[in-house]
Amino acid sequence: MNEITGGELLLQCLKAEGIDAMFGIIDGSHVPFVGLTPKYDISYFNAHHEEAAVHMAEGYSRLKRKISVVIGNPGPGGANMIAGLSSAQGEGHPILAITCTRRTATAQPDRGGAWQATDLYEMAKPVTKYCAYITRLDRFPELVRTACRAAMTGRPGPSMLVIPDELLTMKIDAEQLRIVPSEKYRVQDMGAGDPQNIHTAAKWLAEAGKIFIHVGKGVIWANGSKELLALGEYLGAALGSSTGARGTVPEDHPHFFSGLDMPAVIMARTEADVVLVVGSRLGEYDGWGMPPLWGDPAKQKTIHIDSDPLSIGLNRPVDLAIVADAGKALSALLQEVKTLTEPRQTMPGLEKYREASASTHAKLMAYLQAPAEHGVNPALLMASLRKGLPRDTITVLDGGNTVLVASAYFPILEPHSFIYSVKMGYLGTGLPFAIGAKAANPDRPVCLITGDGALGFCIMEMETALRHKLPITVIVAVDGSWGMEKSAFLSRGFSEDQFVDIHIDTATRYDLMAEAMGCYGAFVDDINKLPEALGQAAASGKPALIHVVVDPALNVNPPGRDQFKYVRST
Ligand SMILES: Cc1ncc(C[n+]2csc(CCOP(=O)(O)OP(=O)(O)O)c2C)c(N)n1
Ligand SMILES: [Mg+2]
Repeated sequence: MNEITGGELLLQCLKAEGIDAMFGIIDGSHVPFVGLTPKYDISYFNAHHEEAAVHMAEGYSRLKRKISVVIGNPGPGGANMIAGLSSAQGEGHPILAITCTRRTATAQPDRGGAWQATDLYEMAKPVTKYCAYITRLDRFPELVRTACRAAMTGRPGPSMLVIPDELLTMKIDAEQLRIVPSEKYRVQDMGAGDPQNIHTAAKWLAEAGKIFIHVGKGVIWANGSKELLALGEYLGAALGSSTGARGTVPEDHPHFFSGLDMPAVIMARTEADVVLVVGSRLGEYDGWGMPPLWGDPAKQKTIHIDSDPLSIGLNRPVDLAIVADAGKALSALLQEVKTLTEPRQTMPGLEKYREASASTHAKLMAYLQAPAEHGVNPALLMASLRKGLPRDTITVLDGGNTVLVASAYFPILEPHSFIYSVKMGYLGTGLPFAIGAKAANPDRPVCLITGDGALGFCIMEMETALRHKLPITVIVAVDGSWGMEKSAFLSRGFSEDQFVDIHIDTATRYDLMAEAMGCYGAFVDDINKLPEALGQAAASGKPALIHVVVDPALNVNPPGRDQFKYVRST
């Protein structure tokens, strides 16, 4: 006999999955398992909002490439998690959400007037890959397995388990249960794909004149950046990436073409004889993988590699589908390609495509050189940050126009160095993403670049970062407004005097808010003050927040805005 509580049983199941981090806000019902997290060596992070806790778990899971847990209480805490889960589902982050219900006797179903009785199961269903209401203690191991299998199989995403709180204090003989590690029950390795298909793909690539390789987040999950670059360089292929996968191809790589540099990237995509798509669904921001932003699939060969068959051929027809682990398939492809052709010394079309970038560069330079009437030119801020931050900084973006400016002037130079709410454009995710990323990578610098509107959602989480000794650097671009929505008013024919409640009081000092929590704060209204502020932020050893006054007029119309609108209309 080995009698343990339901709370301890839950932790044993999580431990078997290799879970080492849990985020949330504690409630009395959670004590039977949260109280034992030190015993099971699981780090527990108490946040200031369950929604933010989900985003922290997302940041953590994304960088560690494994499941993490988030908890919410019966009723409001669980409901707060739901919004967060919509992000995890959108971005494809494998989160296991655990929520309790109040005792079944009153809350399931609600007798009417039962304290914190809400139907979290029904609420979570549309935003999770799997959701279960657990009614028996002896089913914990099986249902945790099912939830984790769903979260990690195919395109990753969130699962949720709803547990009546009385189960967590009930006892059970653990020896009668089967708790097994993940490698014993779920596929860990999708392998290199069908060898015949790999051979055909290699032949097409070896015979192609021009090749375009598009990388999505699947390559991040497969940790396949090295293999991708090796293949791309051997073949002399042009390389592009979805926004979510930024950095998988370092953006200063000579073959890389940013999706923002439309004249060049469209040419490289269209002229390719073979298009190789790896780990991407080719969604809206990728122009659906179709004309006018891509070539005609009838005139090009398309090879699509993905671990999830549901993602293959979704938006662009394919000629060859390979279900595989991206890294393994790419290295198998390279091996096969090497038997068919010599390495290419140059990339066909490179010079021509770079020339096509000239108009993009001219626009970027014009904006960068525009004088700021007030505070700092936002582009100059981003370019200076790129110079001042180490190459391997994990960069998190959040906000509206601030994100567009950062995307244009702050290249991502290493794999596993970028997080942004690409699919959702979800304001408020930045600070918690950054905290989760730092918790997963304490030895790497983490910098959040955020708009002032976006920062306001979760600013109390600076205290969470301080409490957990997670010295991230936050750069807030303060234009004193929800800048992107000002742009929206203007583009819909409203004038500045018709703006409705779009400003944020510029007396708000985010640096002082950070200082008030015990963090480091600095105020920058002149770009020359930035290097010192960055240096002091790093030297403080604390979470740091640098309040940068940016020019509101320049922030209204950043480069990339037209593309942002155009892509969403194709
Ligand atoms: C959760 C959420 N609410 C509302 C929006 C709509 N929205 C998109 S950008 C934006 C303004 C963002 O302002 P800020 O963070 O200050 O960045 P700025 O545009 O000023 O650079 C808003 C309200 C959203 N994307 N997400
Ligand atoms: Mg703003």
